[in-house]
Amino acid sequence: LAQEKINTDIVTLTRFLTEEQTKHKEATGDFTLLCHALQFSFKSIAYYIRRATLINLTGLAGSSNTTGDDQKKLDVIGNDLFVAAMRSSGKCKLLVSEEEEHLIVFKEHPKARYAVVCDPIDGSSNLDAGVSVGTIFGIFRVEEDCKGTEEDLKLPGTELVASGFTMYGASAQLVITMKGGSVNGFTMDNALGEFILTHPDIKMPKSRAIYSVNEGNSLYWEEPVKEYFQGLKYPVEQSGKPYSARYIGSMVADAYRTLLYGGIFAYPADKKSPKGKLRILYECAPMAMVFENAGGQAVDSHMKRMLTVVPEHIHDRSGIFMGSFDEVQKVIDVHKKHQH
Ligand code: P6P
Repeated sequence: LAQEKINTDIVTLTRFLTEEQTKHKEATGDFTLLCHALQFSFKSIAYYIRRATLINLTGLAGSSNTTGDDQKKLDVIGNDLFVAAMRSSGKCKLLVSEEEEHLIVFKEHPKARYAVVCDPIDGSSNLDAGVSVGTIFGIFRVEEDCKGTEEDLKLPGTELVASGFTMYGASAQLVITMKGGSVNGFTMDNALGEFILTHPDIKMPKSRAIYSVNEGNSLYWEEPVKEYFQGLKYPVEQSGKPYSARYIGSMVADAYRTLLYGGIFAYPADKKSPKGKLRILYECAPMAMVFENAGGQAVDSHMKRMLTVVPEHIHDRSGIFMGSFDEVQKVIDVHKKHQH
């Protein structure tokens, strides 16, 4: 029997990070160690998500977080695991979490030079239905003598040094990108306990006839948004085929599909949510950097490049359109038409 060709040159996330570090001569290794702590938090969250239905963690935790959402037990555990991993890394100075009203300052690590922003379990309202949820994260450099207040995090996404997300589906899928770098996808091998590089250098198709938006909000949409989606569903060109609609309602799952297949994901600001629903710091900006580095675009509801938007406070929200370059360009062009 022909010897089955087994790939023995496996790139784990650990090896990938070590190789990344060698590209930066001035690197101290702090960023690498911070990413190992991040990696561990994804592995431990994945463990609890996988067991949630078995040990009945999917019920309500009986508490509600600061933003009023019903807090699921897993939200609480996911947040606690993430905070503990960042604290114990010794490399994180500031932490913003959707589950924490205030900025967390790790005073025990005054010399730490990174700030992490995260949504530990995004999409948790879908948990009981077994829908893929995920962790979204971003990493900023902070000055050693930074004040340690929310002011330090009023940063545009262009300041991110790395960002990405982990989707907890059939297996945990991690997508990570560094500033100005490529987008790389890793799949968790539960037997090895390692994230394995399975999607090197992800590049989005320039266009794809798939749109992803909650049409239940269309009553509240602004005119240009209504016109844009109407044009996808009822193409004016005779030859035009309507777009396919795909909406999971879990940003990480919708983003992962859009990144791999192409198309557009949108959560527009509208009359019901004038500032939009998704958070700038730990949902929109990290996703925008992933999509731009994969050759796509991301803009807010004013058609401003998402990565240049500065949050007014750490839980500030924004509308967002992100996806294949040409698909986002169509949204921009429709809005331009309405400006004249
Ligand atoms: P809607 C999940 O609650 C979330 O924060 C994102 O993961 C998701 O994209 C969005 O909200 C879904 O919101 O209003 O469509 O249910």
